[in-house]
Amino acid sequence: MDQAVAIFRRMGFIVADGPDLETVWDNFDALNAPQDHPSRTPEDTFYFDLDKRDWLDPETMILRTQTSDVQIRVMKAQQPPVRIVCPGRCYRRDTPDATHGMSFHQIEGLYVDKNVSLADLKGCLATFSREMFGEHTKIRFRPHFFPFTEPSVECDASCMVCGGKGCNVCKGTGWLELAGAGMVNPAVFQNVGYDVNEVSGFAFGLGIERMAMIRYAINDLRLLYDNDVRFLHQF
Ligand code: 2NL
Repeated sequence: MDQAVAIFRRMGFIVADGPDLETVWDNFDALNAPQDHPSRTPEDTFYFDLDKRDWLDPETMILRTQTSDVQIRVMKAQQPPVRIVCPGRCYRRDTPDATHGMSFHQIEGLYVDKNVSLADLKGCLATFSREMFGEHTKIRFRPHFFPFTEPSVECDASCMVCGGKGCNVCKGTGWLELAGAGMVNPAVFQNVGYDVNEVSGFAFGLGIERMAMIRYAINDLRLLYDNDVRFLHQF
């Protein structure tokens, strides 16, 4: 996380953080998440005050499911331009296994200004990948859907283990999923009071555990949290 943040800081991003305990409005509503989205149910999200409040009440408290809530807080507090990264812990209800826990860490990035384009997003993630994984790393975009970005993409990086030829880490494809990203949906700008005719922006989300598991060839997420000294001594 420190290394990734350092790379983004060199690109002009400022670090912002916020509380892990968050309102439903900052975590879901502001990000254009529909009320019937499965991620909003108490099966997928940790709710705090369900004895007092409804889970669709915008003021109900939850453990944040991504760090986009910090970006919402920053946009509510200041006018564009905004260029921030938000590293931090996020929480999602899951049955623990080798690739799922009850929490994970993320870095989200947000750049809002006049005339920000998808090409800027691609340049930013390409630069990040080359710094993080080596100068020969390539990236590619695949179309995707997120409610908070339009258009949305998933960004793959060429496999840093085999250089893109295909191996067991990239399951023969030569590519590894790196980030979800896209151009900020105008509905999100409207929710924070930005003028959608004046500004545009890109946003992305990177999973920290995933990057660490790829880089250090860790095959079980639980090793990162077990605190077994035989594991910890290797770093
Ligand atoms: C993923 C997906 C993503 C964002 C996060 C974002 C934040 C604001 C507005 C619009 Cl304030 N978007 N964040 C956008 C696209 C993807 O994360 O797969 N994360 C690991």
